[in-house]
Amino acid sequence: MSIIDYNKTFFLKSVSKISKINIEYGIEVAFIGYSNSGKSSAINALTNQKKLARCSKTPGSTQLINFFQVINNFRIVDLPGYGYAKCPILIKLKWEKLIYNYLKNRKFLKGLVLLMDIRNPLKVYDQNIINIILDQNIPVFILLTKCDKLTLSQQKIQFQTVYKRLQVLLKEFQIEFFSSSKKIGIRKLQFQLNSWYKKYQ
Ligand SMILES: Nc1nc2c(ncn2[C@@H]2O[C@H](COP(=O)(O)OP(=O)(O)OP(=O)(O)O)[C@@H](O)[C@H]2O)c(=O)[nH]1
Ligand SMILES: [Mg+2]
Repeated sequence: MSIIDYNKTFFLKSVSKISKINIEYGIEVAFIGYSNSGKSSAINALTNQKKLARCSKTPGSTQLINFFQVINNFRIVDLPGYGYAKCPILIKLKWEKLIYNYLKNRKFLKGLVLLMDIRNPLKVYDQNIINIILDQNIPVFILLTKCDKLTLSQQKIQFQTVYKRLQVLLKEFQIEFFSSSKKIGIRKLQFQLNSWYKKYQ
């Protein structure tokens, strides 16, 4: 049984600059990944809410850093997606800087959920993020999202390929299938978040 009731999660605030966060207590876990990889949908699935985090078919729907409170000293964070090629270059650079500054400077960040579309995992930006994870020593939980889009045998092949490649890159990691629409992997995600939370109690 889950020690935390994720259904009670609520929106705290959105910021466009790290200096505006102004929340200086507790711990947080951030959802990171390419634009359209399913971060906001995963947060909604995790919390069993339809519109907590904003989702869209159009990439780039999350443009700010959004903070949600799970319980009083534990937050989840929805980051803007990286790598959306079609948005203006200046906006792209602004988001990337925002994400980078957040990862590098946020001392309350205790875990990352890295989401990659199972059909197209470990792209260039994912590898950049993995380098930052290594550099900053942030624990990571990897979700292969939208697994409902592949057959079970295709899923297994993708899993093996990603697993092998990650073994070379990361010392420690965990990786799971995830589907917000088919509700796959939610328990495992909750289990991981619970364990990060417990660690800092
Ligand atoms: N089939 C399927 N589609 C999904 C799943 N999760 C998300 N999607 C769809 O993928 C699109 C993008 O989802 P979002 O959750 O908005 O993605 P995001 O990573 O938050 O995107 P940005 O905010 O642009 O960074 C939406 O059309 C979702 O409905 C899933 O598990 N299965
Ligand atoms: Mg989003």
